[in-house]
Amino acid sequence: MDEKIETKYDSSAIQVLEGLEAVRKRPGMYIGTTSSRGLHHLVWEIVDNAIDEALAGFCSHIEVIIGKDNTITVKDDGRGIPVDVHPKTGLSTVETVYTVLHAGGKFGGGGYKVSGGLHGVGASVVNALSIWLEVKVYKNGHVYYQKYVNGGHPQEPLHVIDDCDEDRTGTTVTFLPDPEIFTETTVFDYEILKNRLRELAFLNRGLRITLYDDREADKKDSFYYEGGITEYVALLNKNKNPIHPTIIDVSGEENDIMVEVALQYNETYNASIYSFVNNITTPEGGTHEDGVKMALTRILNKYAQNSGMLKNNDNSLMGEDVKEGITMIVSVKHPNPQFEGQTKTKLGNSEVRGITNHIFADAFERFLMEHPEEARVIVDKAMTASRARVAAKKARELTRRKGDLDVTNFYGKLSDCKSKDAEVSEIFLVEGDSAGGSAIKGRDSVTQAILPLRGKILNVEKARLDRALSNEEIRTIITAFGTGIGEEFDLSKLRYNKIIIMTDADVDGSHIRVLLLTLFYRFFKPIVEAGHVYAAQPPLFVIKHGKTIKYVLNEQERDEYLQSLPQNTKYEIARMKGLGEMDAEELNETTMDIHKRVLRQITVEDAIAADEVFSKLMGEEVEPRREFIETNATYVENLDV
Ligand code: 0RA
Repeated sequence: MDEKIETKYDSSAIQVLEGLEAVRKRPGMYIGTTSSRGLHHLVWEIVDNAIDEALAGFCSHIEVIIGKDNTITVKDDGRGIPVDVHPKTGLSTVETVYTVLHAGGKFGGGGYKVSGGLHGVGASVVNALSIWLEVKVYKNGHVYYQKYVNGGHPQEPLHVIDDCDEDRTGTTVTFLPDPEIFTETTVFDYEILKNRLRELAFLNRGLRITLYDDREADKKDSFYYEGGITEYVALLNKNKNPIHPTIIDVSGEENDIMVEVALQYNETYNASIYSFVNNITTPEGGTHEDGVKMALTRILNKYAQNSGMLKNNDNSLMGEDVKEGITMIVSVKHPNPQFEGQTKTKLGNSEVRGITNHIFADAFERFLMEHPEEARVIVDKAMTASRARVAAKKARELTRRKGDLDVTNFYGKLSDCKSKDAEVSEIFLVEGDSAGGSAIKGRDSVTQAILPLRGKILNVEKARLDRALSNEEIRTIITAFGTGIGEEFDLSKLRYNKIIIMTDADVDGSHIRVLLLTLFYRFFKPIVEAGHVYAAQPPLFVIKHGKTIKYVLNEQERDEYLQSLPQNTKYEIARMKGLGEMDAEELNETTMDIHKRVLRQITVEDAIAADEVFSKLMGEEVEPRREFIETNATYVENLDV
């Protein structure tokens, strides 16, 4: 019970605190941002350590608890962080992990480190940015404990506070983020934690991860997937009508690189391909993804030819064709991953390409041989896609005739802005002709273009590119944007810096917004990713008192404003009319004027979550859609999802 762990507090301890002080001075350097996103990053740092222990094969259950006081606790049943003195620092290994910058990764001794990738700044950064952090290690029949305060200062050396079962092992960490660092918010978002923890459970088959929210009674989710990413594909395809029963599941290992691929085709025309390295998403792809995609195209062509489905004078299947309607996850675990690309989310290791290629090719070819009925359905889909690609190429020409935008009879519906400078130009996509009319009158015609949209636009979740291109409204949008589409897409040709969706604040408006977002997400993803898409936010209430007219966006703002008025102020309050009933001046004043309006930027933090939302909203099944629009209308827009 009283056992003390020998530690030396010498010059190395002083350097330690200087390191943590540097983190507090420039937190952005270590966690990217001190917004809500940075706050959640703290959780991932701690969870990643436990995941590493699971990857090493010693941890089967991770629990994450959001405390009432907004603390986070991460518990694992791994071997427990070593408690003995660390030779390099002279401190206990526990203290080293939590106070020495970049120490975390060096203690595992080989193995796959989540920390090899994007995050991996280490647990000490979490400590530096917390009011307090405490750690308990269960090991050797003892509970070892240490607490750090005020950005990582140890209160006392690691010491034993209790005994436990001889065979119990594990690590439990609790921390309270510092509101002086996280000035925007210190409130953890259950949905953000839940989504990523579920993903980690999918990516690590057999690992149980449980999330509790002590801020609400009985709120918890527990994730455990025996089938790993195979079950992830099943979930993603749930609302997309798979066209064959088996989820193709490949795994293999070569030169310490572990490869897992799961895929299944569905009725849609979009590809949902997600890749990961050491549990980190690689939205820019890389060698692991390339290897699998090349093998997919090669093996399907080979099978189509050998089986006689593809005749000698047929065009061979292209990458685009075999991707249509595929849901695929590629996950590799690599001891030494190299990340490159603009956002360092692309795997660069060139040896991986060949490894994923042949591991996948062998297994996929065997699958096709052993399941001729499913093979036929898959090849058939790719051949249809191939024919449609040729047709779409012709249709696309309609959207790219030079100078077309000036011809008012063809593009009668677009009222373009006078400026040709994309940097200052914006386009409003407006629901309904009457709102469109007011918007045209109320706009700044130099920089603001208006495109009124008639009713519901085509749901591209259920239409292939060639059919989407035969829709006049969609063609007008494509032409107006100027980027082209498909193989010819070029972001640098975008004619407007801001694309603003302006719809009513009701269920119909939200449906149209989602249809447009689906179109953008599926056909113009880089435009969304680059942050060009916004939703206008027409106010919900107008408050008049004396000569003052105040517009407010929601109930909360309304209440705050009313409370700020001097007592006994007489005021009138009215719910705002729909966009269509506002005159040009009102519309300008409330929603369009760049000095007064409020825009919400649509970002895609999490591509898989967005995919799920869109397929749920737009898929064949009506029930999940209705349910979703009714209960989650606002969630979609914070498509910050
Ligand atoms: C290195 C070696 C050992 C355990 C760990 C790291 C370890 C680190 C963390 C961080 C969070 N949870 C963890 N669980 C384990 C093995 C030590 C031994 O066998 O004595």
